[in-house]
Amino acid sequence: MPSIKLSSDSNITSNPHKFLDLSSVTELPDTHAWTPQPDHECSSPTPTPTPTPTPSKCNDESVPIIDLNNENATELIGHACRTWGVFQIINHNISQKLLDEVELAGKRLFSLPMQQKLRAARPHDGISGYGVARISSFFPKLMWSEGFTILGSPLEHALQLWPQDYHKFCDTIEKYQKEMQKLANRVMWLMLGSLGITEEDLNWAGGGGGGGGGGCAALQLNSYPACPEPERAMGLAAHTDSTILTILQQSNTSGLQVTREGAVGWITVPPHRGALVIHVGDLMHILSNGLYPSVLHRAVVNRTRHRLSVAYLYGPPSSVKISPLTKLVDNLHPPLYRPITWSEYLGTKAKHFDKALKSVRLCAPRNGFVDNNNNNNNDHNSTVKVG
Ligand SMILES: O=C(O)CCC(=O)C(=O)O
Repeated sequence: MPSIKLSSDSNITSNPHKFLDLSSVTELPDTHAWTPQPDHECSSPTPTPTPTPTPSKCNDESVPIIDLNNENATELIGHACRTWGVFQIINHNISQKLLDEVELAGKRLFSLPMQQKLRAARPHDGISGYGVARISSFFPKLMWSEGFTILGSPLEHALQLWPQDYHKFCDTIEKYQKEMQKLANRVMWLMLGSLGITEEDLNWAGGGGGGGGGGCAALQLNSYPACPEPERAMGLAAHTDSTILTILQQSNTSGLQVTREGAVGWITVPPHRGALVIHVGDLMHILSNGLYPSVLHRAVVNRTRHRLSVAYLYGPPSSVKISPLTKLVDNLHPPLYRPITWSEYLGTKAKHFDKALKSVRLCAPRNGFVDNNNNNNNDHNSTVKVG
C-alpha cells in the first residue's frame, strides 16, 4: 500500500457548493461556471459506443485501439506511447461481466443521498474516500464531478456507506483490483519491452507474466452527472497522471479528451464496449527518459447523460526510486530526471501540479535529443528537437 498524500483542497473547503448534489441542479451555479470550453463535443446527447471495437494502427485521427492478442502488440504499444501517450486495448482478459459489475457498483455508490456519501468523505489531508476532484485546489472553479478513491481494501468505506450491506461492493472492488493489478503489470511490461527493457533491467517490477508484480495502485471512481450547461462546465480539468500507467474504464457516454503533439485542440477518446483506455503517466515519462510522454487529458460533461469512469492508477512500490532507465541513457542521451519515489513525486505534484515534471528535471537535452516533455501548456506533449 503506498503511503501517499495528495494535495489538500483547503481553498474550497469552506465553499458550501463543494458538496452540492449536482444531479439535482437545474442551473449552473457561478461556483461551477468555467469559461466556455473549446472542443466541447459532448453537449449533445450522443452516446458513442461501438459494439465491436476494431483494432487500428496508429493513424493521425483517432486514438489507437490495440488487440493484446496481436503478435505485434509490443511494437504497436511502443508506437502509441511515443506518438499519443494513450491508446485503447481489447482482448485484455478482463471479463465484460466484471467491467459491468464495477460500473454498477460505482453507479450504486454515487446515487446514494449526499448525507450518506459524506459518511465516507475523504479526510482533509487524506486520499481515500468520497469528495471533489483532488486537483480542485489548483483551480478557481469547482468541477462538475464527484469522486471516490480507494486505496487497498474498500472495507472501511463500504461499512460507512452500507453498514448492513457492504459485502457486494467489497467483493466487486476486490475482484476488480486483483484483475487490474495483473493487467497493469502486463501492460507496463509491454511498454517496457517496446523500449528494449528486460526483467534484469528492472528488478522491482515483477516479470509481466500475469502475477501482478510489485506495483502499488489506487482505484478512482468518477461520476459526471448530466449538466445544464456543459459548455461552461468542466468534469475534470486537464492534467497528467502521476502514475506509471493508468487503466481507464469509461461508461457508454463520451467525455474523455486528450491532446496530442501536432494536433490542434482536444481529441475525444470514444468509449467502446469492452475496451480499456491506457494513459502513459508521469513516472513512465521519467523511466523512458521522455520518450513516452505522459498524456494531458480532461473530462467534459454532457447535457443529458450521466457518465461514469473508473481509473486504476498504477505505480511502483512506494520506496522504489524511479529514474530514467540505464539502457536508455548514454552520452548523447543524458538522464533528464532525477531519481524520485512515487510518494515524493506525489508530494511534488501536490505542490507544483502541471510543473511537477519540470521541477524534477535535471538538465536541458543535448544536441539532437528528442524530448517529448516540453510543452508551453502543461510541459508535455510536444516533441522538441533541441539543436
Ligand atoms: O473520467 C475520465 O475520463 C478521466 C478520469 C481521469 O482522468 C482521472 O481519474 O484521473
